Amino acid sequence: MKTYRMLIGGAWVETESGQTFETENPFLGKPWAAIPRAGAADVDRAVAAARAAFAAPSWRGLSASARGALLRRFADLLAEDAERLAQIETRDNGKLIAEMRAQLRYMPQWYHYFGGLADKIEGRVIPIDKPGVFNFTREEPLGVVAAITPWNSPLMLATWKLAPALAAGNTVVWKPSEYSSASALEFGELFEKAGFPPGVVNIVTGFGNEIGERLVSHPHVAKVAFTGGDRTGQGVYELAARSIKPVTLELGGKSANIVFDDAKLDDAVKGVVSGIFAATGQTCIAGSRALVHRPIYDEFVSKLVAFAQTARIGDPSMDDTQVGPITTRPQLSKVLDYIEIAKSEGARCVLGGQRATAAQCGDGWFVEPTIFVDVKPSMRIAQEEVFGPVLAIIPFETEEEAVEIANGTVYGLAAGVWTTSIERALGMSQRLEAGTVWVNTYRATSYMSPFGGYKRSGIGRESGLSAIREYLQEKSVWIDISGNVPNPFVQR
Ligand code: TXE
Repeated sequence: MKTYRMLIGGAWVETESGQTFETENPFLGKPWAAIPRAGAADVDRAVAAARAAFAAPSWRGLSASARGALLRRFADLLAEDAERLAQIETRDNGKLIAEMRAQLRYMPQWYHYFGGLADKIEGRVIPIDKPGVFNFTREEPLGVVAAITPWNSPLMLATWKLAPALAAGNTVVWKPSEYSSASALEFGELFEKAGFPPGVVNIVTGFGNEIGERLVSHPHVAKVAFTGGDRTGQGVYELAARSIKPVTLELGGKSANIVFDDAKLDDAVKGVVSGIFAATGQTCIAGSRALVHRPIYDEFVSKLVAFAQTARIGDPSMDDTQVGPITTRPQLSKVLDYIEIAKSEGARCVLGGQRATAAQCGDGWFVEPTIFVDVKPSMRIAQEEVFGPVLAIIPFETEEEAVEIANGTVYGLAAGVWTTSIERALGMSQRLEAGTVWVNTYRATSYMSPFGGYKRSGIGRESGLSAIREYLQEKSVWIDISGNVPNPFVQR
């Protein structure tokens, strides 16, 4: 068992109480490392360190170009360490090594991109309609940013927050999920190596209910950037509101992959399968509903089932495994519960439908790739986020009906459209209530393109040019250039 420490003010420390908790390997179903179990006092220490770093000349006095150079140096170190970090992610969260490796190899781009943006944060000169004044704006960092992240893509989702937050000149207290803290703590070492001043990035580990709320409500935290479940996100939003803190929230979804009768069916089959099974359904953008045009419904379903059946389930650390385990024990129960709910509501299960117990699954927390057909839009399996390898297939007759069903949930994170008609592609991309629409592709993301939710899927955008604005505040500066301060008792 490896024992980790947390990063506060540039030092690797234990918690004040000395407590730790075990983190488990979802494939083996066994603990493999001890993680510090922080309490309120540790949060206070981390916020104080971040606050001191924010004010220190070593960070605040750094030119924007030098700050950008630090981020780019970090990117290079991350690229060198990608394979090792990918292995740790897979050991701790059970996601496929192929996926974690791809994420880690792409991740440095966020630090290059936002490092490049650091010295392009510019204000404006405003042609004020009053004589004798000069008015300009400054874009300033907010202060201490609390980043709270989940277990499904631990380092990637943290990167979406850390890269713009640091480029904008903030300091950070990061609380990774209690199910995926090991990779975060290993990642933390790279900030030191890159030369970030102590306290600019702090990492506190522990449980949401024990330290998450303290972090969100802390008076010296200026902003909260959160990715997680929508109920937890709602609680974070309510708590942040009490101290009028801005938030960025990314809260998952119930995304629809819509297949029209003019689509290239074999491509659509691949897109729907990758949308739901590739990450074992444990992704906010999972295409967990397939809406299929009635004329091709039977043909599409049989092709889809045949293809999904070929998925190799097993050890996530093997290069050729295609479906890995569920990351956490509570999540395993949640997914199995939803399968039972779907059956009891009358959805027909045509693939999987239970815990996977094949020899290669060992004692791991596996669920068989599961497909329900003849799902009604009102069923819970079509409305609620399962976050597992469970697909709900719903037939539709017309484009109008497809839009109505796709938009008929509380979520709006993403949607996929499969068609060969450009009119349909453009029309659908306008009418779908989703922060991302993919046409003839699925799950594409980039550091250059904004990502975020409509409706209950969240607030704010991550990645792309607009993301940096989430970590800045605008100041208006007025300077009298008339040299003549007027008599205050005489109206101008
Ligand atoms: O997430 P939580 P959980 C969805 C998915 C999943 C469900 C629950 O449907 O089944 O959420 O997963 C911290 N104050 N998503 O329980 O609770 C927590 O410690 C402050 C969607 O793992 O949202 C962790 O660091 N923080 C999703 C983070 O919040 C609190 C990704 C996320 O945990 C807190 C993951 C509190 N009171 C799950 N309670 C996506 N959008 O991709 C917990 N936390």
